[in-house]
Amino acid sequence: MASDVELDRALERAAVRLATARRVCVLTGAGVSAESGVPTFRASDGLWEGHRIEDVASPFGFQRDPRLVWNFYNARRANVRTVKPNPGHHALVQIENRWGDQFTLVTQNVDGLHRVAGSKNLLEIHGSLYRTRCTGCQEVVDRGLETLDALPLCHCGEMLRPDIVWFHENLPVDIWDAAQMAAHECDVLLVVGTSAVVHPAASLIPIAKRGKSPGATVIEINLTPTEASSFADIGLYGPSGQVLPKLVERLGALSS
Ligand code: BV8
Ligand code: ZN
Repeated sequence: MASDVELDRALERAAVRLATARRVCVLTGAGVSAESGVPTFRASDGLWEGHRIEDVASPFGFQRDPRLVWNFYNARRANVRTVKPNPGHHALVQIENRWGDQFTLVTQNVDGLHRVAGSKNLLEIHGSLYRTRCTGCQEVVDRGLETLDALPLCHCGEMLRPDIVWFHENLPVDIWDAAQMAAHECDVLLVVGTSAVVHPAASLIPIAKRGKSPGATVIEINLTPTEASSFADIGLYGPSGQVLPKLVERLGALSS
């Protein structure tokens, strides 16, 4: 992690650049929820109860063993029931309040914590733990986070699945188009708490970099450098629950 002096200097540069932004886009991953107590994917080295997450969070995994997949998602719903947004989520709401409709938050997370914190212009590109989708009639229902049956069925009799984008599945077209547009149009992209390994989400970073000329300034907020770092103009290395509020504070000081 960066020394306090390095982080201080980088925070000042980031705040000065952000203060002049016309359009702001943010891409978040599991790291932004880590300080709320939601486990990240890489921390569990991509495993859940000995299963590779790519195998459990996939249509093949669901076909093979729907009960196992629902155990995985019921366990995550139970975890998210016990957590709340952290200061990093709230800082992103403050940034949104300043830029209004010139702000877009794109999240890979399915924990709903940005929505609970009050984020409005939010694109949940990988779906949500709160919603189920019927494998038969395709009905989508927001069921909150109560625990569902081990094998929940729709009123039409068919099996329910989480309304989540699994590996090897396409992202919802309208949401993905909006996310690409927001990345292309922004002049500052904050990349927060993502290993930038999963595609196409990670491609939003080069899209922003090469977007509307002269291309966005990319500011990475993470504990460590990642796949995104080669695109980053500024790196703020520390816990996002601490770094984001400091960035908002610096921003405020610049405009007072
Ligand atoms: C697709 C929902 C087209 C599930 C998720 C081979 C065959 C087929 C496809 C592929 C293939 N190889 C690659 C692919 C594409 C694949 C992919 O990218 N795979 C990866 C593993 C290489 N992508 C797909 O399949 C996508 N669809 O390509 O469709 C297609 C169609 C058919 C056939 C082929 C292609 C769909 C991807 C969506 C998958 N669903 N989520 C669920 O959540 O249950 S992705 C999942 O990973 C989560 O959404 C998660 O958010 C996301 C990414 O992980 P991160 O958020 O970055 O989390 P991670 O743990 O990795 O990192 C945390 C970071 O936070 C770290 O950097 C850490 O340092 C940092 N951190 C920790 N604490 C803090 C912190 N930072 C700051 N503060 C802290 N306190
Ligand atoms: Zn149905």
